[in-house]
Amino acid sequence: MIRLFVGLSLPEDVIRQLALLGGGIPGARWMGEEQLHLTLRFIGEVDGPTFDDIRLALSAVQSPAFDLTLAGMGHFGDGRKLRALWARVASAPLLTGLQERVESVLVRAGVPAETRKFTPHVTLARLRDAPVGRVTNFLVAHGLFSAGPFRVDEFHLFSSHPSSGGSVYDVEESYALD
Ligand code: 2AM
Repeated sequence: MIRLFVGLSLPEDVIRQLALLGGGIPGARWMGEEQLHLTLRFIGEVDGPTFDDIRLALSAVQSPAFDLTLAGMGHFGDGRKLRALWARVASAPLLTGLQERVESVLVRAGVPAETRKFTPHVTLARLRDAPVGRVTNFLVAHGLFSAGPFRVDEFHLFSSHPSSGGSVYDVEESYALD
Protein backbone atom coordinates (compact mmCIF):
# COMPACT_ATOMS: atom_id res chain seq x y z
CA MET A 1 0.00 0.00 0.00
CA ILE A 2 1.10 3.55 -0.64
CA ARG A 3 -0.21 6.79 0.88
CA LEU A 4 -0.90 9.40 -1.77
CA PHE A 5 -2.00 12.98 -2.20
CA VAL A 6 -2.15 15.48 -5.03
CA GLY A 7 -0.57 18.86 -4.47
CA LEU A 8 1.54 21.79 -5.53
CA SER A 9 5.14 22.41 -4.64
CA LEU A 10 6.28 25.94 -3.84
CA PRO A 11 9.15 28.02 -5.24
CA GLU A 12 12.32 28.08 -3.14
CA ASP A 13 12.05 31.75 -2.21
CA VAL A 14 8.50 31.22 -0.92
CA ILE A 15 9.64 28.20 1.06
CA ARG A 16 12.45 30.24 2.62
CA GLN A 17 9.99 33.00 3.56
CA LEU A 18 7.65 30.45 5.19
CA ALA A 19 10.47 28.64 6.99
CA LEU A 20 11.51 31.91 8.66
CA LEU A 21 8.14 32.05 10.45
CA GLY A 22 8.74 28.89 12.50
CA GLY A 23 9.31 28.92 16.27
CA GLY A 24 8.01 30.40 19.46
CA ILE A 25 4.96 28.22 20.10
CA PRO A 26 5.23 25.38 22.64
CA GLY A 27 3.55 22.25 21.31
CA ALA A 28 4.04 23.23 17.66
CA ARG A 29 5.76 20.83 15.28
CA TRP A 30 6.97 23.02 12.43
CA MET A 31 7.18 21.65 8.91
CA GLY A 32 10.68 21.44 7.47
CA GLU A 33 11.38 23.25 4.20
CA GLU A 34 11.10 20.00 2.24
CA GLN A 35 7.66 19.33 3.74
CA LEU A 36 6.00 22.61 2.75
CA HIS A 37 3.41 22.20 -0.01
CA LEU A 38 -0.21 22.91 -0.91
CA THR A 39 -2.52 19.89 -0.84
CA LEU A 40 -5.10 19.82 -3.63
CA ARG A 41 -6.54 16.44 -2.69
CA PHE A 42 -5.64 13.93 -0.01
CA ILE A 43 -6.13 10.38 -1.32
CA GLY A 44 -4.85 8.09 1.44
CA GLU A 45 -3.61 4.50 1.26
CA VAL A 46 -4.10 2.68 -2.06
CA ASP A 47 -2.90 -0.60 -3.51
CA GLY A 48 -0.63 -0.98 -6.54
CA PRO A 49 -3.31 -1.27 -9.26
CA THR A 50 -5.21 1.74 -7.85
CA PHE A 51 -1.94 3.71 -7.77
CA ASP A 52 -1.53 2.97 -11.50
CA ASP A 53 -5.14 4.01 -12.21
CA ILE A 54 -4.68 7.28 -10.32
CA ARG A 55 -1.40 8.07 -12.07
CA LEU A 56 -3.07 7.59 -15.43
CA ALA A 57 -6.30 9.39 -14.51
CA LEU A 58 -4.43 12.53 -13.45
CA SER A 59 -2.76 12.78 -16.84
CA ALA A 60 -6.20 13.61 -18.28
CA VAL A 61 -6.45 16.81 -16.24
CA GLN A 62 -6.31 19.86 -18.46
CA SER A 63 -6.13 23.21 -16.75
CA PRO A 64 -4.40 26.53 -17.39
CA ALA A 65 -1.29 27.64 -15.49
CA PHE A 66 -1.94 30.46 -13.01
CA ASP A 67 -0.41 32.76 -10.40
CA LEU A 68 -0.82 32.24 -6.67
CA THR A 69 -0.26 34.51 -3.70
CA LEU A 70 -0.05 33.55 -0.04
CA ALA A 71 -1.64 36.17 2.20
CA GLY A 72 -2.10 36.00 5.97
CA MET A 73 -2.45 33.08 8.35
CA GLY A 74 -5.15 30.70 9.49
CA HIS A 75 -5.66 27.70 11.75
CA PHE A 76 -7.62 24.47 12.01
CA GLY A 77 -9.29 23.52 15.25
CA ASP A 78 -10.71 25.66 18.02
CA GLY A 79 -9.61 26.94 21.43
CA ARG A 80 -10.17 23.53 22.98
CA LYS A 81 -8.12 21.72 20.36
CA LEU A 82 -5.99 23.67 17.94
CA ARG A 83 -4.66 21.33 15.26
CA ALA A 84 -2.69 23.25 12.67
CA LEU A 85 -1.33 26.65 11.72
CA TRP A 86 -1.17 27.54 8.06
CA ALA A 87 -0.52 30.23 5.49
CA ARG A 88 -3.63 31.32 3.66
CA VAL A 89 -3.82 31.06 -0.13
CA ALA A 90 -5.41 34.12 -1.71
CA SER A 91 -8.53 33.39 -3.70
CA ALA A 92 -7.66 32.04 -7.17
CA PRO A 93 -10.44 30.74 -9.42
CA LEU A 94 -7.98 28.76 -11.56
CA LEU A 95 -6.71 26.96 -8.46
CA THR A 96 -10.28 26.03 -7.55
CA GLY A 97 -10.86 24.93 -11.13
CA LEU A 98 -7.78 22.72 -11.03
CA GLN A 99 -8.87 21.20 -7.73
CA GLU A 100 -12.31 20.43 -9.19
CA ARG A 101 -10.81 18.74 -12.23
CA VAL A 102 -8.49 16.67 -10.05
CA GLU A 103 -11.46 15.67 -7.88
CA SER A 104 -13.50 14.72 -10.91
CA VAL A 105 -10.87 12.45 -12.52
CA LEU A 106 -10.10 10.80 -9.17
CA VAL A 107 -13.74 9.98 -8.54
CA ARG A 108 -14.00 8.59 -12.06
CA ALA A 109 -10.96 6.44 -11.26
CA GLY A 110 -12.80 5.01 -8.25
CA VAL A 111 -11.47 7.15 -5.39
CA PRO A 112 -14.25 7.97 -2.87
CA ALA A 113 -15.48 11.56 -3.29
CA GLU A 114 -14.16 14.25 -0.95
CA THR A 115 -16.94 15.58 1.26
CA ARG A 116 -15.07 18.43 2.90
CA LYS A 117 -14.89 21.91 1.43
CA PHE A 118 -11.55 22.75 -0.21
CA THR A 119 -9.65 25.25 1.97
CA PRO A 120 -6.41 25.97 0.14
CA HIS A 121 -3.59 26.39 2.64
CA VAL A 122 0.06 25.62 3.31
CA THR A 123 0.44 23.89 6.68
CA LEU A 124 3.25 25.47 8.67
CA ALA A 125 2.92 23.59 11.95
CA ARG A 126 0.90 20.84 13.55
CA LEU A 127 -0.21 21.74 17.07
CA ARG A 128 -0.51 19.63 20.18
CA ASP A 129 -1.63 21.33 23.39
CA ALA A 130 -0.35 24.67 22.10
CA PRO A 131 -1.39 27.59 24.35
CA VAL A 132 -4.22 29.51 22.65
CA GLY A 133 -2.65 32.86 23.56
CA ARG A 134 0.63 32.00 21.86
CA VAL A 135 -1.17 30.83 18.72
CA THR A 136 -3.31 33.98 18.68
CA ASN A 137 -0.19 36.12 19.03
CA PHE A 138 1.36 34.33 16.08
CA LEU A 139 -1.75 34.82 13.93
CA VAL A 140 -1.85 38.52 14.77
CA ALA A 141 1.90 39.02 14.33
CA HIS A 142 1.86 37.47 10.87
CA GLY A 143 -1.58 38.60 9.74
CA LEU A 144 0.02 40.70 7.02
CA PHE A 145 2.34 37.94 5.79
CA SER A 146 2.48 37.82 2.03
CA ALA A 147 4.44 35.73 -0.49
CA GLY A 148 4.28 35.74 -4.25
CA PRO A 149 2.64 36.01 -6.65
CA PHE A 150 4.36 32.95 -8.08
CA ARG A 151 3.58 30.91 -11.17
CA VAL A 152 2.05 27.45 -10.88
CA ASP A 153 2.61 25.50 -14.09
CA GLU A 154 2.46 21.93 -12.80
CA PHE A 155 0.95 19.80 -10.10
CA HIS A 156 2.20 16.56 -8.58
CA LEU A 157 1.12 13.20 -7.28
CA PHE A 158 3.00 12.79 -4.00
CA SER A 159 3.55 9.76 -1.81
CA SER A 160 3.85 10.23 1.93
CA HIS A 161 6.07 8.10 4.13
CA PRO A 162 6.18 8.30 7.91
CA SER A 163 9.58 8.97 9.48
CA SER A 164 10.81 10.00 12.91
CA GLY A 165 11.07 13.65 11.82
CA GLY A 166 7.49 13.75 10.43
CA SER A 167 6.32 12.66 7.00
CA VAL A 168 8.64 12.49 4.01
CA TYR A 169 6.96 13.47 0.75
CA ASP A 170 8.15 12.17 -2.63
CA VAL A 171 6.99 13.33 -6.05
CA GLU A 172 5.72 10.21 -7.85
CA GLU A 173 4.56 11.98 -11.00
CA SER A 174 4.31 15.56 -12.29
CA TYR A 175 1.63 16.93 -14.59
CA ALA A 176 2.09 20.10 -16.64
CA LEU A 177 -0.60 22.76 -16.77
CA ASP A 178 -1.39 24.46 -20.10
P1 2AM B 1 -2.56 19.43 5.64
O1 2AM B 1 -1.66 20.25 4.83
O2 2AM B 1 -3.82 20.16 5.98
O3 2AM B 1 -1.91 18.87 6.85
C1 2AM B 1 -0.08 14.89 3.10
O4 2AM B 1 -0.26 14.19 4.27
C2 2AM B 1 -1.08 16.00 2.99
O5 2AM B 1 -2.38 15.47 2.99
C3 2AM B 1 -0.99 16.98 4.11
O6 2AM B 1 -0.68 18.21 3.54
C4 2AM B 1 -2.32 17.00 4.79
O7 2AM B 1 -2.95 18.22 4.74
C5 2AM B 1 -3.16 16.07 3.98
N1 2AM B 1 -3.72 15.03 4.83
C6 2AM B 1 -3.04 14.17 5.59
N2 2AM B 1 -3.88 13.33 6.22
C7 2AM B 1 -5.13 13.68 5.85
C8 2AM B 1 -6.41 13.20 6.15
N3 2AM B 1 -6.61 12.18 6.96
N4 2AM B 1 -7.44 13.82 5.58
C9 2AM B 1 -7.25 14.87 4.76
N5 2AM B 1 -6.08 15.36 4.43
C10 2AM B 1 -5.01 14.79 4.97
